[in-house]
Amino acid sequence: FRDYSHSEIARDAATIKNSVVMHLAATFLRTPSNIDSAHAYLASAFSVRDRLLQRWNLTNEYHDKIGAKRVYYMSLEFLIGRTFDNALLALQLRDEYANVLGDVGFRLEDAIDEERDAALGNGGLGRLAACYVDSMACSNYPGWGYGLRYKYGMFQQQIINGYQVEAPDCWLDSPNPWELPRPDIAYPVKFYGHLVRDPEHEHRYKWESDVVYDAMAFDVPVPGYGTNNVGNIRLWSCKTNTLFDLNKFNAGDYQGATGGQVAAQILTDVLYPNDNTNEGKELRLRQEYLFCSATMQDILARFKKSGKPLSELPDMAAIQLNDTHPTLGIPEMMRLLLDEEGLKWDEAWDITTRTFAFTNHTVLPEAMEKWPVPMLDKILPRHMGIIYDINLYFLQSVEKKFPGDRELLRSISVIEESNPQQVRMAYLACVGSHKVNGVAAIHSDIIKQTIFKDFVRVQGADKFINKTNGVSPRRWVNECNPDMSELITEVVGDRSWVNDLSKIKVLEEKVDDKDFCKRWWDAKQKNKGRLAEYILSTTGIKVSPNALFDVQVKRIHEYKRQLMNILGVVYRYHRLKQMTQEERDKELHRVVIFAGKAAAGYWVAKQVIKLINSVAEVVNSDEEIGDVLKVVFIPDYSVTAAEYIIPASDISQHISTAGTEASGTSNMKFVLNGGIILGTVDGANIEIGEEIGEEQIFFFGCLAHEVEDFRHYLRFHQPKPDTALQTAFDMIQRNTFGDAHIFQPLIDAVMRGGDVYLLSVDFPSYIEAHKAVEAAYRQRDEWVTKSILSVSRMAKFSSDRAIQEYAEEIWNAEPVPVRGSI
Ligand code: DL6
Repeated sequence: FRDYSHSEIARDAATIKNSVVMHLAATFLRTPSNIDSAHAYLASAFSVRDRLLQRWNLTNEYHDKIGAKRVYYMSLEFLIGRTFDNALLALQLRDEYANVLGDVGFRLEDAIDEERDAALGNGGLGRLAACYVDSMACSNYPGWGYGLRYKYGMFQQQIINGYQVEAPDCWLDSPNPWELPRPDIAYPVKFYGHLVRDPEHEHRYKWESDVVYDAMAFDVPVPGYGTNNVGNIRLWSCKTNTLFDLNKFNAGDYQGATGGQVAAQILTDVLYPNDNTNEGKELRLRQEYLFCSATMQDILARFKKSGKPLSELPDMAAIQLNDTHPTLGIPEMMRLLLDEEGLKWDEAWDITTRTFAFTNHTVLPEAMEKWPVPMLDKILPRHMGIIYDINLYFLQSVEKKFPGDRELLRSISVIEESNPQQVRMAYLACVGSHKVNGVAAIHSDIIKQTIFKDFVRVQGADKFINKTNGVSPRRWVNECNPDMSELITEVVGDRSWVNDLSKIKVLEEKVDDKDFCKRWWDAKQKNKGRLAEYILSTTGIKVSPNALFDVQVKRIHEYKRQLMNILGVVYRYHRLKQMTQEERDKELHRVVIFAGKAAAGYWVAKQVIKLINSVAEVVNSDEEIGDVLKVVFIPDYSVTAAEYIIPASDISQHISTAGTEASGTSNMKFVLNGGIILGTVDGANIEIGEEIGEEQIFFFGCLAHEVEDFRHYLRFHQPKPDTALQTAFDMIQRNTFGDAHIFQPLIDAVMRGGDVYLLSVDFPSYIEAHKAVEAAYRQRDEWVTKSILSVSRMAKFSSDRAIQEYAEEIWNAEPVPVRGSI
């Protein structure tokens, strides 16, 4: 028996220093007299990793020994960001490493800045997955993430001449301390080929194919804050060395010799840079299958080590599908159970549906994954057969319940009768799961009334639940906002709020404490100063921390309406230009900050970036305007950039057309960092308003239930822009920001394209909301009160709360702290 109570790690300076110096010499061939800050980072990071891995081993051994139920969070995206600082804080070793680095002449902050972001995700969905594995580790759930180890993460965004230009993100160019290659853990994954039916068994086939790739595991430890538990994200990479063709090489065909390797490697080379859009590319389908097959094989292999019968899999494992991207896990699990394990259909189906659950993250039609039947049939012939059978049995059950309702059968079928036929992945995920959830209350209601309406009728409303998203207080307060965290810790009495956010409620008692309010304000000002430096270094633009910082940072997408924001800025600029200098001097100074990436093929979104930069160029160089208005587009938005930006916002904009943003999670981060929201009645904005009180939030715009009527009207009538919107259009069309032709398509989308995102409808109330913000910001004391009250009421939006709900209501899993001897 191993005594787990001795999993304490060494914290004394001498031991830490020894391990850093050891890595300098033995891992990087450097000495303390021959290091730069890159190696100071690497050696320290490897030394921290040693400590994490020690706990990683203990955690997994412990979970195996006691037979804990495991949770598997399957996601094609994990937007992790940096790990070093997060790990130091989790292990409570930050000061110790700062001292050791100080001794050899380096600042910890500089070492931290050497780390490249792990940007294996597009936006909210991928960052949510990272927060969820963090929460599982911190709350002691035996949870793992599964994903793909993309060689190129989210692209690097450069801004050239105002346009977005994409460059590859070669994040693995320098050593990555935060992953452990596991050549011992690899699984074969087949593609194409043909099927041979087993004459003895109705549902058993042999799948024969020559195209077989090996998926190899890389483990990424996930530090649990203040606990011995360390979580894991297992990422798959295509293994290529066995595909080298020595015969071709010996015959002089060097290109042919490596051709197989190239074909395999491409599968895990690159993350598709689409947020809320389905591109439908064959390579993406193959990526998805490689991911699902390796993951299912791994989960089954681990389960089988327990020696329990397969019928007990749902008691030992819960699999959560992060949107439809991992849905092929369902037919793959069925294939393994039927063809490899020899189970009967009903047994296999029962096990599968009790193990899987599915989260939907969007209602946008363009994001819905569908795969053409001929493509699926060619690449995954066995899975296509299984999907047909799943659908057949499902439709038979529907027919039994609603005899003769052909329209229902047509609309609920997993196979869409289009030309070519398509597999509707959201339907497949729904049929194969025991629970389906949306990610905010309004979103969960909408999906029940729209895409899953028929399923609610057929399978019952209980299957469809809400799990409002959350964010990790470790990264999104404690790490990114040290000054405000100190204030919270002082009021709470200790740092326990980091793992139990309900404790921040006591902040509310401080709203009348003048000294505390001043320190709260000062902490924000300091963060704004830090962001001003970041802006200067990334854009060359000088902004004053004394201005109101007005922020919109997120993926650039029409439904998120960055266009409305920049049109508002244009109108503001117009107004300022109409004023006398004396009038302008009385205006509130404002810095409008944008950041975000557009998918490479999303032309409209890229034009919006160009418009923002063109407006910025004119406004920022207008001497009459000076510091009254500055416009900034921070390039290459990332988790790390967000950690600078979010703590520094006074106001942040979450202004999607009502009913389009499933939840949003940055809205939660901004409020948790003392910022105020200007937003539409959409996604999690609504629940944030409910929790913090509507006086703390600036709502505007039409409501979700009104959208369809407006859209219908605008399909047949030209919008009538109010004076403000017309003024903004006129200014653009007068070439104020360069050649107006470039921007005309953006104006046309509103004026001639049916104004799908209802800019013309919401613009007047948007401008009014800005006026209200301005008036409120001028009342500094009341503003600080709003800020403190808001933070104090944000406990609901911790990802720990969300994970606990998933565990209790979907996974039936319990926390298992690693402790004691067994
Ligand atoms: O649930 C996480 C995040 C939400 O906060 C955003 O509102 C939503 O847009 C995003 N959804 C996607 C969908 N992608 N696909 N498919 O990224 O999820």
